[in-house]
Amino acid sequence: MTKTILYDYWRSSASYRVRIALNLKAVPHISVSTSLLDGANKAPGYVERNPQGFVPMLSIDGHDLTQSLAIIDYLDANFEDPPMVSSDPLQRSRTLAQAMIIAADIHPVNNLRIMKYLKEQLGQDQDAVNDWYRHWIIEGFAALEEIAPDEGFFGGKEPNLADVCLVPQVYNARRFDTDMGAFPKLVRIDAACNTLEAFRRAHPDAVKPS
Ligand SMILES: N[C@@H](CCC(=O)N[C@@H](CS)C(=O)NCC(=O)O)C(=O)O
Repeated sequence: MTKTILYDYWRSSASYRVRIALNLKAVPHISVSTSLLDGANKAPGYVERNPQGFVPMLSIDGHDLTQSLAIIDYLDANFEDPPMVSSDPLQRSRTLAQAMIIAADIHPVNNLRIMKYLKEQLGQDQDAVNDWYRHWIIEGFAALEEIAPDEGFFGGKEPNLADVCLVPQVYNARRFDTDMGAFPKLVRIDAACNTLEAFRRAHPDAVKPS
C-alpha cells in the first residue's frame, strides 16, 4: 500500500481544512511542507502533478488529489467515520452552503496571489490590502453568523465540513486583526472545535516547520 502524503503549508487555510479532516478521521499520513514563500508550490515537479500550483494536494491510493473540499469528499467516501456531511439531502445541502460561504466566497478573494496582485499590479499599499482582506471576511461571516446554530457545532453534537472550514477562516481573520465582536456564534463554535485534539493538532502553530 502506498503512503498517504499531504503536501501542505503551515499557514495555508485550505491545507488546514484537510489536516483537520485527516485527524478527525484518523487517516494515517505524513506531511510534506510545501512552502508558498519559497515557491515550492510552483516548482516544475509539483506543478506537473498539480497544475494550479496550490496547496493542499493529497497523494492517496496512487492518486494526486487537489482542491480541499474535493479531497475531503474523497476522504468522506473512503473513511466514513465521522461523516463530514449528512446523508440527509437537505442537511447535506445546508452544510455544503455553509462551507462554501467560506471556501467559495471568502477564501478565494483573499488568496496569496490576489493579495500580491493588489499590491504589485494595482499598486495598493499593505493597509489597503489588509482592509480588503477583512472586508470579505466580515461580509461572509455576517451571513454565516445568521445561519449558525445557537448551540453545539455546525454539525450538531459533532463537527462537520462547515466546522472544518470555519476554524481555519477564523484563524485567518484573527491573523489580520478582524473584529470578531459581531460574530459571537462563530467565536463560540471556533472555541468549541479548538478543544478537540483533531483541531488542535492541525493548528498552524502545531505544524509550523522549525
Ligand atoms: N480552492 C482551493 C484553494 C487552494 C489555495 O488557494 N491554496 C492557497 C493556500 S491557502 C495557495 O496554494 N496559494 C498559492 C498562491 O496563491 O499562489 C482549495 O480549497 O484547495
